[in-house]
Amino acid sequence: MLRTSCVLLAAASVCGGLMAQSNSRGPGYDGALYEISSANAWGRRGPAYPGGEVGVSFENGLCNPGTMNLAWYAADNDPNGMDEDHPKFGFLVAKEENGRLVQISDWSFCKHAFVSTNTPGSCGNCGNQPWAEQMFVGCSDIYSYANNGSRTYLGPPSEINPWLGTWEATGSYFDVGFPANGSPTDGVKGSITPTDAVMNRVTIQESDIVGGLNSGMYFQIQVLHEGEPVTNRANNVMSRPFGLSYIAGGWSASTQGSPTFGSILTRWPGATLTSGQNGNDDGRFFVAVKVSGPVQGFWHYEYAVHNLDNHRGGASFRLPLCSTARVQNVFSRDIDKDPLNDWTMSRVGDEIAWTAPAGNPQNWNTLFNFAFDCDVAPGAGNATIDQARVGPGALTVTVPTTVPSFQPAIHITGGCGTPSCLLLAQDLPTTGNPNFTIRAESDPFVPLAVFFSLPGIDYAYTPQCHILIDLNAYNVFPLTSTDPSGVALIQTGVDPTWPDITFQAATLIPNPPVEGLVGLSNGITVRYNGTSCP
Ligand SMILES: [Ca+2]
Ligand SMILES: [Ca+2]
Ligand SMILES: [Ca+2]
Ligand SMILES: [Ca+2]
Repeated sequence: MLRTSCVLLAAASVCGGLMAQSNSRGPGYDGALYEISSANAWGRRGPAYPGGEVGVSFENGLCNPGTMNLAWYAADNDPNGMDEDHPKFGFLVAKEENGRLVQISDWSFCKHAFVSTNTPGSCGNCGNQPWAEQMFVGCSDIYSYANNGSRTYLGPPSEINPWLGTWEATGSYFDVGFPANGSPTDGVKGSITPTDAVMNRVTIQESDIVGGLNSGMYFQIQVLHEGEPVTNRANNVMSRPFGLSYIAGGWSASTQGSPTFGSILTRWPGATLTSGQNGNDDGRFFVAVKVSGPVQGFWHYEYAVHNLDNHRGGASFRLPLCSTARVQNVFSRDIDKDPLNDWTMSRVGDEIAWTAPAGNPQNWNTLFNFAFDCDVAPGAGNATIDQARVGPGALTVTVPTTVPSFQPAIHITGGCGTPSCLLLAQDLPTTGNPNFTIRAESDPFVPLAVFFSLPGIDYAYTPQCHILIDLNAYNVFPLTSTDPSGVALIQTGVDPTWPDITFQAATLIPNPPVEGLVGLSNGITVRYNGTSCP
């Protein structure tokens, strides 16, 4: 009823922002995980170790802490045929690698739950209840690793709408069967005959776990209930450490630690995690970020994006970035190890963007990585993700996170002479920082003097040697020298009234290229009153 009235009022834009997700069954509809455990390795397939892949599965315990019974109707061939309204479980495995948390499982097939044993305990006490195609209030059930590894009820994630929790039986993988049997579109479930121990189970490349991996690896299980409001989904996702050991030509798994709620990104030490969603029309992306530096004037930005339940998928990952910024070491990672469909980076205006090629969006239940170095300091801002497919809602999802925000110094090329000399902003020239320092890097014991003036000069003494200081109106710090490590620090302090100032070092070196007197560093224009991009 409420939904109908909102639709009627939508033309007047009265209640669009208040309208719940389209199929919400209300605040009492709340399925939950209460544990995940029992990692199991079923076997391997493919080329000789470590060129093959491993099939794994996990156990989850489910319960009903809400006030409404949960639909648990099976996709089987009972008189009702393949029912669609049952919980679906997504599985994901990630590990820490080079300071990143990266997904090492495939876009895993999902469990279609088919009955609840309605056991008392774990989420309240529902008393003595029968097995049923619903989970009664206060009841629980355990899906063992064997159950979650049974190919009879494992189907492709692409068939599931994770935002609505919906799935269409007719024409599905189950309808077709494997190998294809019966009619593919009659809604009658075909049989599924796996060809090996890995097929359709959570699949991990051996190359990602060579020699076994018993720390820094985690599995996540996510439960989707059709019609569960998003406000009840915090208890639907858990992750837990586990290990995989290669013993006597095969793999064995060991569950470790304890399960915790939340995106698997919570397992990434030191990262800051935020999320955004497409209004009430589509689901959520979680963005974890770590920023380190500066090192030689560059900060390292490391992002991991988890599409938790966004059905339309991500077609891009965009961040604001000053057009004057220098960028290096650009990195991105999807989950398929196919370099031909990797996302591509581009810079347009005040933005850096990675864009998906056709056919490789970031789908739900996947973790992608993006990283780069730049000479812009971090601050609060938004990541923007373009939706990959048409569907309800806006074209983009915005996630508030940490982004390159303030460019403290603009690098100007034009240094010359051997040894070379690199001028950097040592820290941030923010208002009132009495310690703000210019850093010169060269060989040990190079005498140098740092000149400064208002910016705007670029005189090419030779094609290589650019004088970047206004020689008609400049100032200079006393002659100094790099230390045994090749570094000289010139403390400038910060006065809030200072304008932008360009610095350049003149070096006393052998064979000096400028007038036979000096070599030159690059220039930096320090933005004493800057707050964002120039
Ligand atoms: Ca059925
Ligand atoms: Ca069929
Ligand atoms: Ca829930
Ligand atoms: Ca790829």
